[in-house]
Amino acid sequence: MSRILLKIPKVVLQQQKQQNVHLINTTNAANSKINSTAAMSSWFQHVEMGPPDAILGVTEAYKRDQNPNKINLGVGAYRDDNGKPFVLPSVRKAEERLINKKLDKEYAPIAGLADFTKHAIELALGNDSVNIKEKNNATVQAISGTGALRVGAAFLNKYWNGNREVYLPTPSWGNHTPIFQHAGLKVNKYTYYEPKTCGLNFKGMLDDINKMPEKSIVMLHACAHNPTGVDPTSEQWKELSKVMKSRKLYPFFDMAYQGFASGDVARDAAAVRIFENDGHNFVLSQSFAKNMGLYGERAGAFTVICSNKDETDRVMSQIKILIRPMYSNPPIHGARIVSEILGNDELKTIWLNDVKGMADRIIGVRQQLKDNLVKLGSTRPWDHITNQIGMFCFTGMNAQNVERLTKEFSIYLTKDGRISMAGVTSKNVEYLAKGMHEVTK
Ligand code: CBA
Repeated sequence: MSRILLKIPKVVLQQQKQQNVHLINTTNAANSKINSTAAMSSWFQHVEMGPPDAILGVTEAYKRDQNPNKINLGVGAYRDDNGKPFVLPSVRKAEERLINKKLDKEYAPIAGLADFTKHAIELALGNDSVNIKEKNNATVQAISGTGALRVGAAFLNKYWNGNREVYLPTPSWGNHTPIFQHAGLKVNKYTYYEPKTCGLNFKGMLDDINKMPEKSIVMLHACAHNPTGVDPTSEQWKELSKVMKSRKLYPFFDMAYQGFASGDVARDAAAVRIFENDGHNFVLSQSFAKNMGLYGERAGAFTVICSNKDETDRVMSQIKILIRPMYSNPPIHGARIVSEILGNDELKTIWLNDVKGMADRIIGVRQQLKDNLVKLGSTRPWDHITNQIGMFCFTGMNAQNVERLTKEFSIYLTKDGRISMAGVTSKNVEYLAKGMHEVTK
């Protein structure tokens, strides 16, 4: 090595030395700059640690738990009877067809795939909807239900011509409040759930609706209310529609569970269709996360029902202007799956059966959970487990009960006592009942 070095001419060696000195000097300068910045303060020293998400944070805690009997009843994500994520047979078939089509991966238009938005709104309103026939629906594809709500909130914040306040049921899905607040809208509450009966406080709901300022925005869970699993009856929806019309209140329907409540997609859309028949103009968010099991594909839709085609065109143009700087255009794969299924009679029939299968399994484990609690000698009333519908059961357990259930049994759920029934199986239902009984004795 030294021999080779000796062969290098003196001038070159001197040049190298100078370069190295320069390098060392600049590195030292950079390091001391970094050190002095760190010593002074970092750019984000003021950023405080935020709390974990009330729902998705439960899954994070569950994943860290080593107990083989652990159960995750936090997030509303369907599991099969072995507790495994479930890809619907109709979705598998649709994906096979899509692969065979060898489609390109070009950008979708800002408003999403036209085929998808057409099928989505038809699923919600039915094929004989007057608004669809008259082209009164401004429908855009959205990043699942959350994205649809967020686009809707942004649109209303900019263009709502009335009281820019959104009234949410008490309780409501935890993400509703930040979604509307982020968009700049004020959030308010109306009575919904009655803890004493674990059912609907319809009188309280009507009283509050009657007190709202005219032209307020009222959030309505179209079916399978989250977190309570308590929905108004068909007669109650009819009354709500009349009262809201006479009070000039604006309905915002969140339909994240169409098909999951009863197993029948038309039946679960009844509330929205009642309002449509009564001549309401409304906004609607839809999600295909649950009813097609497309959670991570983020397939959803947002619709504004307008008064005529001309208004629809203008509204549509402005929604596109709002979307473009947010995420430019939506993802294509999930939307293609939805279109493939809803646009093909054979696949649609398979899908309707898939939805019914998921809803029926949930209805079945509700009964098993109640039966097991009774068998264990629980003296608490548990009828609401089978009376409530959809993905969730609002058990009535308090925060202490929940804490014990998690600590002592490794059963994970949200602090408000909500159970995602989709995570209950014939294999873990006994263990769950035992835990619930122990902590509520
Ligand atoms: N609206 C309601 C009423 C919901 O319950 C949910 C999902 C959404 C959004 C909209 P997505 O964006 O995935 O289409 O759904 N709520 C949850 O099932 C969960 O997915 C839940 O466990 O509450 C969530 O994101 O919190």
